[in-house]
Amino acid sequence: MALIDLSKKEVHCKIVFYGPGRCGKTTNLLYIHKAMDEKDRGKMLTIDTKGDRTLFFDLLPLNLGKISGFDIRIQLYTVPGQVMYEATRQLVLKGVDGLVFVADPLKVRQERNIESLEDLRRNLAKHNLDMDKMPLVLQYNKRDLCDTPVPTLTVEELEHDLNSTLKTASYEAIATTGVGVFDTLKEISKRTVRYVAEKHLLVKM
Ligand SMILES: Nc1nc2c(ncn2[C@@H]2O[C@H](COP(=O)(O)OP(=O)(O)O)[C@@H](O)[C@H]2O)c(=O)[nH]1
Ligand SMILES: [Mg+2]
Repeated sequence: MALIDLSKKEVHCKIVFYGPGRCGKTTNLLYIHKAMDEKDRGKMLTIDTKGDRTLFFDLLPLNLGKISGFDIRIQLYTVPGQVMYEATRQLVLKGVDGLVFVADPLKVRQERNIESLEDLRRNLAKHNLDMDKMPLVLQYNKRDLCDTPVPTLTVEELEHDLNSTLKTASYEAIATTGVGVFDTLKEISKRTVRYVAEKHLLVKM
């Protein structure tokens, strides 16, 4: 749950990047970290013990300016995608206020995208959170792979399999070069801050 400090006029929101292993969650955070002004970002904490595999989470604190006189502080987290880290994923979701689901474009990985989205719904339910009522946006990452010979999914196929019931905003991205990364971040931040404000500050935004 978001922390609201009325004396400091600060709102702290937690946004989690979810998705199957190696879809590009950490790469999103690394790009955001590199692109943000030093005064607006905290230290990126990343616990990588085996090459590029996140075993616990990555954490990047951001300061996103003011809304209604409140300083908006956002903490971006990633989860480990590999099936065996179920307990960790569930733990990282504790107190989540907003979600980015990052999908892999490879045809062979579509099953894993779908499973991961179902896993997200189940893990949220364990925290008494309803995925349909949470701020959530989708990111179709690694779109650069569409220009290579590897079989990839079209945006229509991704929309059909992942977004036909959610019907939320989705962004095409290339996290390695930053394409779509800030579009995704801006939209989820906006939705999350509105959700937190309406839920906890009881204000209409
Ligand atoms: N071609 C391509 N590779 C990407 C993109 N985003 C991430 N990657 C690569 O995919 C691999 C897994 O990325 P990572 O961020 O560690 O995935 P995570 O497991 O979801 O955190 C790394 O080698 C990244 O460099 C992208 O947009 N295009
Ligand atoms: Mg990672």
